[in-house]
Amino acid sequence: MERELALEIVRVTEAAALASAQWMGRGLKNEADQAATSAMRAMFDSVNMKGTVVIGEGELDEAPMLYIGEKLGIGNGPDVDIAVDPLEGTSIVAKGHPNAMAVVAVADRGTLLHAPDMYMEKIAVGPEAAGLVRLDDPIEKTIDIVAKMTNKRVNDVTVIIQERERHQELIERIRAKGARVKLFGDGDVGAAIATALPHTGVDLFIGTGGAPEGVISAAALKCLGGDMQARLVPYTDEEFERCKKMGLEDPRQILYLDDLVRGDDAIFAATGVSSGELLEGVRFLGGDVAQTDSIVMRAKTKTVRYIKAHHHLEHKPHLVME
Ligand code: VTB
Repeated sequence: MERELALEIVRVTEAAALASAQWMGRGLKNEADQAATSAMRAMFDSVNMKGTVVIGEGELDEAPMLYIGEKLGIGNGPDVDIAVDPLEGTSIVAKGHPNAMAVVAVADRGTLLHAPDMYMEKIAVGPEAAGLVRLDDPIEKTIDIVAKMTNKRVNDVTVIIQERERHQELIERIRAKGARVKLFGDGDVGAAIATALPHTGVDLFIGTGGAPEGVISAAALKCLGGDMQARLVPYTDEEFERCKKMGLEDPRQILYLDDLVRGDDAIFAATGVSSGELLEGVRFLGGDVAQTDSIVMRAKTKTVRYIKAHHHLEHKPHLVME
């Protein structure tokens, strides 16, 4: 992959964030998602690449834009797989809550797992504990490993986990062990990545969330030298069939970081929509100027860039809400 692609991709997430941030707090999650999706789709059209969406807004019959299999880009340049979540946290934006982002992961063609829209069990850590934690270990053992590798007392280890009924037992066990629990409402991509960014103070991510979000998180963790393990959670016969069609002989097999994102190159970009763990949200500064805060990184070189941009919306009328 050409390295210029990284900076092109961040323009894509900026556009999606700018368009959807205008829907923040209006109680309209579909409209917010739609705004992000069309802005992202339009910006992808100017990128020099031969892209194929492998994780997107749904199958062709469910999603008019950024559907699985859609070709994106000018058609020259690298042949890549694209995973998008134009608005990670549609309800977050609708409610005006923190942690919504526009995210894209790009990798060489054929290297991203085509995760279907179902649940996935996940565990993620930063570089210190990479290679040492296992999805199937008891949580108490995992916390001990993370404490040792991060050189923290168990009492200072922070585990981030989505506030859901399905995680209740896990939350109780983490608290009983003495570690700190940081609950979040929605948006587990940001939560997983937080483990690999020291300024967040988050050490371990665990829980069950969306499978597509899992692959996108894995691309980011590969760029940051972190680690992740996952396992799909098919419930129905149809879901089991889908896993088999993806080439997974055992749909319940453990998926390692290299199964989620094969090869050693990937680009990940995210722009904050509402402020959160990782990024500031879009700020409308008055006078038609909006500020975005983004992160863009590449697995091959491990470069991590934070990009603050000022956008003059009078020059971007297509991103302004009518
Ligand atoms: C998960 C998580 C996402 O929605 O899919 C979650 O991966 C849905 O969980 O980041 P529930 O079905 O329990 O609501 C997000 O949090 C946001 O899309």
